Amino acid sequence: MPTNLPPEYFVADKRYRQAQSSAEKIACLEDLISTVPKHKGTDKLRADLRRQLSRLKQDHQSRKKHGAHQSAFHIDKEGAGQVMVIGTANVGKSSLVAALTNAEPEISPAPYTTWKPSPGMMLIENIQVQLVDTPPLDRDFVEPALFDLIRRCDLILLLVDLQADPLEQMDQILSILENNRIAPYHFKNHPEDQERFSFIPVVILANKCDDENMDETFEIFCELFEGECPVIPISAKTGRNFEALKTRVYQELKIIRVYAKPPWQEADMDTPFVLKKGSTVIQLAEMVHRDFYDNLKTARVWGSSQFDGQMVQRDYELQDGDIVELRI
Ligand SMILES: Nc1nc2c(ncn2[C@@H]2O[C@H](COP(=O)(O)OP(=O)(O)O)[C@@H](O)[C@H]2O)c(=O)[nH]1
Ligand SMILES: [Mg+2]
Repeated sequence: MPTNLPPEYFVADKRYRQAQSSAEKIACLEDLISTVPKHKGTDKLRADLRRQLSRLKQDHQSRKKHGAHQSAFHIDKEGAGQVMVIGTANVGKSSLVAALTNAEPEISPAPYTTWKPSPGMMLIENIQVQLVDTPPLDRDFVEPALFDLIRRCDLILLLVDLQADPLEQMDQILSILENNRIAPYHFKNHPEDQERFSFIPVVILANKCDDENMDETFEIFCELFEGECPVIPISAKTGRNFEALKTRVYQELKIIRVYAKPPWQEADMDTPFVLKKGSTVIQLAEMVHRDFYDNLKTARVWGSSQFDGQMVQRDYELQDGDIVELRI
């Protein structure tokens, strides 16, 4: 790699490596190319990047052509996790996605307003998580592709309307999921299910819990509800308990944020690298840059280590909030 690349290059490079959808990758790579100064020393790098770009564009085009018929029900994962918001009609799914993200789904007292899944990005402190609004699951016919989408997601938020009959709604949704071989993660202990099912973490959201007047109804719901999924009372309308909801989503995604620090410089605390819980130093190195993965000499950690700046091995397990200095 040429030695005299500007700092913008490394920032753009990091963004490119974290990009998830092909459209996002293309945009980030174009950005990255624009940061490389044009001179003899960067010829090879620029040629490499251009080649990657044209390959990405080709893939993107061909996928668009072949996937045209399912496009409305195919949503590329973006950000630190994909979270599906599901439930029966009128429970407030679109309202919740509108309140928590940059998306603007249509909200209406008329049932079945939402006919296709639509994503938006939710900010949890300094990371983005994708929330997907979905059509109601209580119809006679549900597009099978919707279940494919649910099977691949990282977390389900099952929304019920506390002002209607929440227990019945929940049973209905869980049985529709079961018929489509999707079960909450904690059902995994049932050995006979292992082969057939996709197990996804589920959090129940008791929506329309607008103020204290609804608290008693919520308590009754909790007493009658005998499942093991976590339950949070919220209001998409008033924003009640949104912070608790975000904290829970973060926990359920089982991810950690780690900050990479160049030697002799401060870490950039605004843009963490997001890794699966249990990831090690070498997995972070791979994410930061291929060169760090290939040639890592030492790593020092601030945070979970016994003392600040402790030298650690490649298989050192990182913790949420760690700052890591990688050297090659
Ligand atoms: N009181 C109250 N009404 C809500 C709340 N969330 C949604 N609604 C109303 O419930 C109706 C259905 O909302 P919508 O988001 O379209 O539900 P969806 O069919 O699940 O997407 C609309 O009239 C909303 O204004 C809430 O937290 N409290
Ligand atoms: Mg809707």
